[in-house]
Amino acid sequence: MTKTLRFILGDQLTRSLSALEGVDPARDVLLMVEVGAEATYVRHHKQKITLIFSAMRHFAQDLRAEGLNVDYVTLDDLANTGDFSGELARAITRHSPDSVVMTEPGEWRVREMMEVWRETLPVPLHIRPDTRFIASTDEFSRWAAGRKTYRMEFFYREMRRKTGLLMEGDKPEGGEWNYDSENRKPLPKVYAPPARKRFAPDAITREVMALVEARFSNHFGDLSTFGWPVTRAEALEALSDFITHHLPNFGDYQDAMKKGADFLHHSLVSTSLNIGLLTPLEVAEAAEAAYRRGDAPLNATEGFIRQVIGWRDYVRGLYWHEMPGYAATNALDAQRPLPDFFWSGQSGMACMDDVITATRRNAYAHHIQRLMVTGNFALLAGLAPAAVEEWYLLVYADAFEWVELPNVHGMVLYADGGLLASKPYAASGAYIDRMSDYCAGCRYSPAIKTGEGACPFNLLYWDFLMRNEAQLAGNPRMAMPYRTLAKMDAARKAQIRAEAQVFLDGMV
Ligand code: FAD
Ligand code: DLZ
Ligand code: SF4
Repeated sequence: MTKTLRFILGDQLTRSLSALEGVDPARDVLLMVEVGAEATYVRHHKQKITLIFSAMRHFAQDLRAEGLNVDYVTLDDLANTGDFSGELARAITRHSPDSVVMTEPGEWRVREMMEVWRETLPVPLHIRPDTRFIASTDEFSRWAAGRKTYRMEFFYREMRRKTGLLMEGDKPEGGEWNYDSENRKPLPKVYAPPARKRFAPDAITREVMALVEARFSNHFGDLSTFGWPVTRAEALEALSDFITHHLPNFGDYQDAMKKGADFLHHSLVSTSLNIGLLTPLEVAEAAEAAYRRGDAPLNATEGFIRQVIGWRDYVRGLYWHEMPGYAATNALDAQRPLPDFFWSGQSGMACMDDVITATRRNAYAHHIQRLMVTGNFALLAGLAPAAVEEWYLLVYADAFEWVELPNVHGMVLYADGGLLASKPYAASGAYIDRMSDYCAGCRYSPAIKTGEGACPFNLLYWDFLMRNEAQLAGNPRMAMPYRTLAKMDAARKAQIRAEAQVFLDGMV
């Protein structure tokens, strides 16, 4: 009888994980390790480290309750070597297994570690596919083969056909594949943000919080507001609360933003999905069931399902298909360092400061805040991709490189030259004004294009188009703004460029 060491990573907290298939409770050992290197390779938000350590500890408790033998190394264990390689080597010495079994990791960085272990461990290492996605990485690669660019919409239709979600035979429910055009409403003028289901930290989470405050006190983020689900039971409760109370409004207000309203009607399921407390299929099925019962409209349900089985799987496939070269591209040659106000939240721009301070408070911002406020600013200001990517990877509790990188590098920064997005998501202050109430409380005005009080997004938008004309003017989807630019006289262009330069040079 052989003895297997099954090494489970902090984002693999799923009972049906491939590394746990065939587990022998009598002989096998399940290894889980809290290591400093994973908390500090970028200095993660305190809530992200707390989420992962607490969820790991709860998952270990559940596995033990099932009679499985879990070897769990805490961060404050005096013998802890501080990284995966050291802890795996120590565990092999402790348990003398015949082999090590793992599920493939979510990050290229960790995959490279595994390739080294395959060569250096004294026993064989078996790496199993991660089956928690709708499509396998091979399936994505087959879909991508021969395409010059990868458009999510076509991949998404394949995922709808594959799962049968919102399908009527081989036709999409309601006749259309995509109801996004109905999902762009601003909030009503009088609107009270909804209360959201949050979870008070239990004894295990409180212990982890104390550890994180002690060991990572210099990391970004407020810990006192921690309320993320840390068990599967809590994650299911949060999902049910979203489906009942928020899915009906999810579509209409998906792109809306409101000062001080941190969560609106978004699902808040990304942390639970990404660490394995929920699977994408069960989340999407719960939404479809609400639609079939008549409890949620089609635009909301389709919009939500598109995010969960479309975008999420698509960025994961793209990441593994394109790495490691993907991270190194910089199509717009953006070189500017990240200004300090990404940490302090004191830029003087009301929209940026609201999103950044909410991010510090919650380790969360919703998609349009990430894309059209902080992301849009980073794109227009020409911030260096690596610096922006590090920021997004460390500030959000749901951030793992497989999902963060394509969103930031491709969707936000267009650093891949259009592999992911058909055009840059660049917008002036008018977009933010239309979708939020930020501008009313801002020292700048979206209506002012240049001079005193001009919204920086206005100046930077036109400056961005001028700076990148050679790369972007030929893109048919950019034809309209470039036609407008062509009608601007030289003096006006020079004024915009000069004022944008003063703003950029003054950023701290
Ligand atoms: P909802 O809006 O309720 O959406 C439901 C689910 O769909 C999400 O939980 C998520 O699993 C999935 N989803 C939605 N949009 C995307 C997308 N573009 N890519 C992949 N999955 C998506 N998502 C992460 O999970 N981790 C990240 O590190 C991350 N970084 C991002 C960085 C930028 C610059 C941008 C623009 C988006 C990023 N996203 C990331 C995608 C998206 O913003 C978050 O998934 C979402 O805001 C999480 O909140 P929610 O669960 O309330 O999502
Ligand atoms: C993000 C993270 C952190 C902060 N800490 C740990 C840890 O101590 N142990 C662990 O197993 N995983 C951790 N993770 C997740 C990993 O950094 C990594 O993102 C995933 O394993 C994906 O490859
Ligand atoms: Fe943001 Fe400009 Fe509006 Fe101020 S005026 S909140 S900077 S978009």
